[in-house]
Amino acid sequence: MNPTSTSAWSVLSSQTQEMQATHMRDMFEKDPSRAQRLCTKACGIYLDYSKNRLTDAVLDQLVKLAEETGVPAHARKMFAGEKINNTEKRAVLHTALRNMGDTPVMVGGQNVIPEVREVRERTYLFARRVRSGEWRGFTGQAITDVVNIGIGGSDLGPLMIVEALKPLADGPRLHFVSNVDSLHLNQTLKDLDPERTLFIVASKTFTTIETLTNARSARAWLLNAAKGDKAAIARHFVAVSTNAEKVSEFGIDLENMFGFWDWVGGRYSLWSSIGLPIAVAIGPEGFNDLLAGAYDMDLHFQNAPIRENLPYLLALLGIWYNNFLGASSHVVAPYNQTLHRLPAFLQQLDMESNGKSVRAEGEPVHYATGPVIWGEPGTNGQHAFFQLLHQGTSLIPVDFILALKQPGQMEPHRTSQIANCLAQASALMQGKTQAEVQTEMRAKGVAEDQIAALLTHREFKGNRPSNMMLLDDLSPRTLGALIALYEHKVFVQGAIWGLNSFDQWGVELGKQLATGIEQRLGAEDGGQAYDASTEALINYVRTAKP
Ligand code: G6Q
Repeated sequence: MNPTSTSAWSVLSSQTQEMQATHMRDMFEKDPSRAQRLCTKACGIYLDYSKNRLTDAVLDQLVKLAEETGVPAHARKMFAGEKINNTEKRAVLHTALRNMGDTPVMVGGQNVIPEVREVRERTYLFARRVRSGEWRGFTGQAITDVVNIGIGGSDLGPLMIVEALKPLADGPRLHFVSNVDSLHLNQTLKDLDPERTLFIVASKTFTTIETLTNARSARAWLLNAAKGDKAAIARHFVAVSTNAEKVSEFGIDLENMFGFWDWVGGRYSLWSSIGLPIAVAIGPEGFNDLLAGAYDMDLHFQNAPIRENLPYLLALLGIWYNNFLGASSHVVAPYNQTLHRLPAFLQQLDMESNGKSVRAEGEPVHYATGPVIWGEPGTNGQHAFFQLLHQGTSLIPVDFILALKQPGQMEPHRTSQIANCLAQASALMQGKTQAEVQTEMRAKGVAEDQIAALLTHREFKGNRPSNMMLLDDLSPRTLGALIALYEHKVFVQGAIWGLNSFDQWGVELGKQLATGIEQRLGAEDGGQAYDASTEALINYVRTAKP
């Protein structure tokens, strides 16, 4: 059902005006229990959503909107393996990869769980062999460095998790090469020993130019060290892919290939064998905990009432700001440094899933869909773009994320980290009135004319919303739950907007165009013609030989 045709949408539209005129400061004043009421906890994640421009009446309607647009039924379809990715005629079953239960998950009449577990066991076995030193390079040396070559969904997930869990890493060093710029590969390889380096070529399709170009150069680097002995490839290259034919064409032994399935979307694939680098870095047990955490969140998402359901709450608040209060972007600010790639990961997850302007059936939408997602770790962001969050002209909701416990933490850093995080959320909500500025400046003895000159500059209007997510710890389990939480948030929003959140024609376009232009750059003439600007650029680039 088109969300704009629901009764909840009409009521929400009529509630906007009142909300625009209400300050959160007043809402807290009127309702002393607001902070205690508007919070919930599940799977090791405490969500305080009291600092949102939200009343109970609005929340009621948002919940109704999810119901009227049939989100719970759509979720059931996803978990049951129905082909909800209608443009690619595929099921969407990343949840089957972390299903720790006994219920079969059927695709095309077949239970996929036994195969999922079999591939996972092979992946674990391999990870164990690499970690223990049993797996040897072509000169009999144990592996000290593992380089994952992949891009997009075949890079961001494992990279983000490996970074996040670095304090727990006890295996070989992990490196990630994604950019086709040769400096990425060369800077990575310059300190590595080919006899001790293992490459994981990660590509669902095994046709992505950037990945294949990097993988070919990596292969040449290895063969150079192995004096052209192709037998070395089998000791130093493994593939993670769904395309056995292309893997074998590249020269990787299928014994060294770890598969997955077309019903795992790239940006949802870290739970599959694409997660091999994670299992190598922290061990299969740690990877299993990550899966278990995501499974905890899957169960919570399916079973908790919408009002207490973390993915629903985050999604509905996002819809409220995006579709009713005019916010077109959303900040993610993790306060743990090891979560520094989380914003980039969520950018892909959210923007590739819901950056669409037609509904699943193909008709154009007449309402805003996925917002721009951006962010950086706090406290760094505070010394940079937070200025705009505090005093800029746009309304930009923020997700503050802070894990309270992490191995290797030290005082007084931890206390300062927490203090900064809480202070920012408070300041965004409260703001600072002109009267408060005056009092503060007078107390410092500032002259009245100076106070008057600075008053509006130093005033903060406040009323700027944020969610506060406090994680018990940054363990694999809680992290798994956090990622699944965002996956389901994106799902709920996509379902309300009526989108197919699981295709990515924009990415496909990029792949197709780059191939054509790469051919043109290689040939003096012939090939496909492009628009006049691109033709001029092709000619310009041709004159700038390296
Ligand atoms: C993810 C996207 C995209 C994809 C990359 C890499 O959902 O489809 O980011 O993951 O383009 O694709 P391959 O894994 O096929 O190389």
